[in-house]
This record gives sequence, C-alpha cells and structure tokens, in this order.
Amino acid sequence: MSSAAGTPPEGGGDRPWQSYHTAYTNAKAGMEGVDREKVQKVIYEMSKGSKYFENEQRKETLTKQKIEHLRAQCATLTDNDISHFQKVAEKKMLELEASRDLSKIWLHTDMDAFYAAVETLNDPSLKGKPLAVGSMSMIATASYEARKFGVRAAMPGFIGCKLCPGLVFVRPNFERYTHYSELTRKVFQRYDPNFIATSLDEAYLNITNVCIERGITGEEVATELRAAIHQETGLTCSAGVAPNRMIAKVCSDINKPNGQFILPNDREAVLTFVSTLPIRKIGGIGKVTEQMLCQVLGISTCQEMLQKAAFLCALFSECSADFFLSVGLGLGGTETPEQRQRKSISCERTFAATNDSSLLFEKLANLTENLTDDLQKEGLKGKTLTLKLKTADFEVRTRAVTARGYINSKEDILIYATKLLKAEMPLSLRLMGKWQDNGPISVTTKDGYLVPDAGTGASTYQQDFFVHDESIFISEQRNLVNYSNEAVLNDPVISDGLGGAKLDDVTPSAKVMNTEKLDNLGQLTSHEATASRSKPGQQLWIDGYICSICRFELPPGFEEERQEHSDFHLAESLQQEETTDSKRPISNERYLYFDMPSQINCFLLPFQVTS
Ligand code: DCP
Ligand code: CA
Ligand code: CA
Repeated sequence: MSSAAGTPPEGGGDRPWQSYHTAYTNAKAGMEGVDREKVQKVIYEMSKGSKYFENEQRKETLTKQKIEHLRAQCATLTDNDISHFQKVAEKKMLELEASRDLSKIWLHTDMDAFYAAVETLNDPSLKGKPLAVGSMSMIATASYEARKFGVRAAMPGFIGCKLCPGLVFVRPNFERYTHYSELTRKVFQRYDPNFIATSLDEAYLNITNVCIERGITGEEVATELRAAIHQETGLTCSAGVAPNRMIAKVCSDINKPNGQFILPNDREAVLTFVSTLPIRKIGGIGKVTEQMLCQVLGISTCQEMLQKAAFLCALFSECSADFFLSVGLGLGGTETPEQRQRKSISCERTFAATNDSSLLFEKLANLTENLTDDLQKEGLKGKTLTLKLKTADFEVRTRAVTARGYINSKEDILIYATKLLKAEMPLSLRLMGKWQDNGPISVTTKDGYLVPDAGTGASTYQQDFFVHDESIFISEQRNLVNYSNEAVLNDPVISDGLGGAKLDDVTPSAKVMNTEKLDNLGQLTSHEATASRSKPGQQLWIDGYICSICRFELPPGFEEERQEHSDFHLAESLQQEETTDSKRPISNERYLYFDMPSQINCFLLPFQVTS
C-alpha cells in the first residue's frame, strides 16, 4: 500500500538498544535535552537477559505481528473497498463535526513533579537536587533536575542511579501527597464545584460559568487558579485551557513546569493545533497504537488521522475508528460525566514469593475473608468468580467459575476460589516486589444487589462507582474452556485483562475481515471490566472506557495503554501500602526488580443484575 511507511530500522547488529523501547525510554516533560541514545543504551544493558527484558521482547514481537497482520489486511483492500470506506469515513466525520461543542471552556491542571515537589517543600535541603521519589525497585517520579539525566517515573531506581550517579532517593509518603492534593481540591472547588479529579495531582474543571459570571477569560482563570494553588500549597502546577477535556490535557503539558497554554474556542484554532500534534500526545494513544498507526498507515500527527480516515474505518473497529477520527478533528469530552452507582468491589494482597501451595491457599483464604467483609458491609453479592494469575514470565492467565446463585459468604466464595486455584497447581510464584508486576491476590465482585450509595453527592474524586453492561461479560464456559496460555501467545493480538478469552465483536460494522473477533488494536470491542487494584479503590473500565479511579478515558482495547494505566494505579496503591504499613519490613528482596513479577487476582464478575 502506498501510504504504508517502510519497516523501521531494526536495532540489530552492534546497536541493539536502539530498538529497545520501554515505558521508561519515553520522554516526559523536562526530558527534552536528554541524550536519548545513552539512556536507551543504559536501560538496555541493565535489563537484557532479565524476565522483564524477555517480556518486553515478547510484547515487541506481538506488536510486530499486529503490524504485519494489519499490513496484510491493508494489502487486501481493493479500490472499491477504499472508496466504500472513504464514504463511511466521510459520513462519520460529518456526524462528529456536527457534535462539536465550542460553548464550554475546560481547564486541565496538573501539579509539577508532584511527589518530588511535595518532598522538597517538606525538606528544603532537597531543592535543586536530582531527586527520585521511590525505591531501588521503582521510581514514582523524578525532579526536573533528575529528568535531565533521563530519570523518570516507572523506572527502576537502580537504573536511575546508573543514569544519574548523584540521584537522591526519598521514600514516598502518601499521606503527605493526599494532604496537598486536598488543598488543591479546595481551590478547584471554588472554580468548579463539579471538578473531575483524575489523580491526586490532576483535575479537569469546567470553567465556563466562572468565565461568564466574572466576565473573565480562560487565560485569566488559569493564571488566577495557579496563583491560588501556589499561595495555598507552596507548589506549582501547570494548566491548559481548551474547548474540551482531551485538548485541555494536551495543553497543560505544553508549558510545563509552572506554565499554561490556552487554546481559544475556535474551530480553526483547534484544527490548526491538532494539525501538527503528534498522536502520542493524546491520552489513549500509547506506544503500540502509535507504532501501528505510524508503521502501517504513516500516521504520526492527529490531522493525518483524517487523511487516512478510510483506512482507519476499514481496519479498525467502529469504536476505535470513531476515536481516531475525533482525535483528528480535535474533539473531546465537553459534558461533565454523570456520577455512577457503585457496582463492584475487590481486594488484593501483596505477598512474598512462594511455590508453597499451602501458603498460596492461605493467602487466597485471607483475601476471601477481606472480600467477604467488604461485601457484607456494602450489601453486595456476586456470582462469577474470576481468578487472574500473573506468572513469573509475565503471562496472564484468567480462570472463572460461576456459582449457582449469588454468594457473599466466606465459605461459599472460598469453595469456588479454591477450585480455581487448585486447577492451576503446581504454580510457582515469586516475590512480587515491583509495583507494575506486583503480586496481589484480589477478589472482586460486582452485582446488582448493591445498596444504593447515599454518597452520590460527594465530590467527584471520591467516587468509585461502576456500571457494567453485564450482557457482554464472557461466560464462564468460554473463559474456562477456550482460554489457554498458548492461545494468547500464538495470537497476533494481545489479550485483555480478562485473560485472553475472546469476545465477539459487539460493534456491528462492515469489516475487511468480518470473521475477526478482536479489533486490530488487540481490542475486545466490547464494554468490559479489565483490571483490579487493591483497596481503597478498584480500577475497572466504566462503560468500557472510563477508568473508575481517575475518570481517564481510554477506549476499549488500548490494552497496552490500559496496562500502563492500571500499573500506575497499582503503583499508587502499593506506595500507599508501603507508607502506611510500617510493620512490614522492607526486605532486600523487595528491591529485586526483574525477577519477581507474579500476580494473582481474583474477581467476581457480575453474572446477572437483579432489579
Ligand atoms: N506517579 C507514580 N508512578 C508513575 C507516574 C506517576 O507513582 N508511573 C506519581 C508520582 C507523580 C504523580 O503520580 O509525582 C503525578 O504524576 P505525573 O505523571 O503528573 O508526574 P509529575 O507530577 O511527577 O511530573 P510532571 O507532571 O511535572 O511531569
Ligand atoms: Ca503532574
Ligand atoms: Ca498528573
């Protein structure tokens, strides 16, 4: 196909690190001047041969397969197909354009080097030093001074040390961050009582009313709000103002740190803005999607999405194509999402490495007990229990079973949970010390038995309500019978958090290969819940695309991005555990990074919602 970009240079030969891209070889704000090649080389040298490395290579292979698969599909497109999909795309773009709402002014704010800034405020002697908040196993964030060396969030601390020998480490203190976060939210409240907090350090504010009522511009609001935050916290933040949330978020990163960027509510301005905007800047477009779009269709800017609209419609699910086209048009959320009623609950545990089955069963029992407590407290019952395992080789397995009726007693849940775990034995699990690959057992249940939550009027950031379309959950039969690790490995597409069980494409659309069950993004093109996290929150994808913890919108199937996103929340919760669990000694083993990825999760998925 003429538009396909050539195969990228292979990183073989004597420069193998060049093709080694991980989460931490990506640039964040403040990393512009970094010697990328040096950073990549250090990371490559330090991680090669490790399980982590192997997994990265496995993912890379899968990505390549996906790309090949897409190219092959592209090659089968006839001129007729292309003109058909061109029409489909044009119709879609017209519809999307008609939905454009330029009447709202959104502000996105994001604290600068948040944890590091809080730590520096707490200990001014850290000022100006290259600082990493975290441990040898994981860095939560780095100060801008450290970023110049390539040190960044999600990077193991020992790699950070190698890149920046004078790197100072501070252990995270979640209570402190929560305190400062609350101070910022008091300020947000004054500008938009329904502000949407998407993490401790980030929020979206609909400032339309403030602008109208006070007769001031979005720019003035941003300046004032940032000054107020500084005044009340001693910390700096950056802000972006735009007609929708998607663009506002991109804008807040432009003049980071301690800066702001305003995009006027003007269609031309928006289109000009996205015309050169790299797709990777868009929340929801991660490494894999970027590579696929670039290497198959030659798309690297948002505007190019429109030029390749026919191909996007031909090759991707309707849902993904819609998303890509709205990115190309610079469209994003403008209404404040309604609060949802909570419909799920889960718990997770971190435990030390073991292949001792009795210990694993003991952990399972503990978790079941925790879950039971939570269930009973909340008046919940569930029906389908799913056990998710992450092995030492980073493989994710999912097993599910459905009870005869709704259950919430420890005895009942344990019977099913034990049955699932037993079927997996013998199982060798290692210490879960690295945040992304931490090894909790979690048990989640969701169902319609929920006692209505009285707190729906609570501020948005406190909510963790889930709504699931139960009709699209995989049945336990398919999950149990069809799934195997080979299925995941042999498949050119990556499985989702439900362990590779395949769902039918619920989005009816004319496809080049209409027998495809999965989207070309490896997506399950359905609404689903895909992840779990430890208390106090549980991460799920509301309506299949909104993160239940932070409201971040990621359309179904952006699995890589979702995984990174879930890892982020897992990291948050583990840090919280680390800070609050003073009794638990930090063993040396916890610093092992590459050789301890294992995980067991258990979910109880809703089977049927009763009225
Ligand atoms: N965080 C984390 N793990 C990650 C990313 C972030 O624990 N992988 C934590 C630490 C950060 C905070 O979340 O301080 C906010 O994350 P940001 O991505 O907003 O990064 P920073 O605020 O640190 O830096 P900046 O926004 O200035 O780039
Ligand atoms: Ca931030
Ligand atoms: Ca942030």
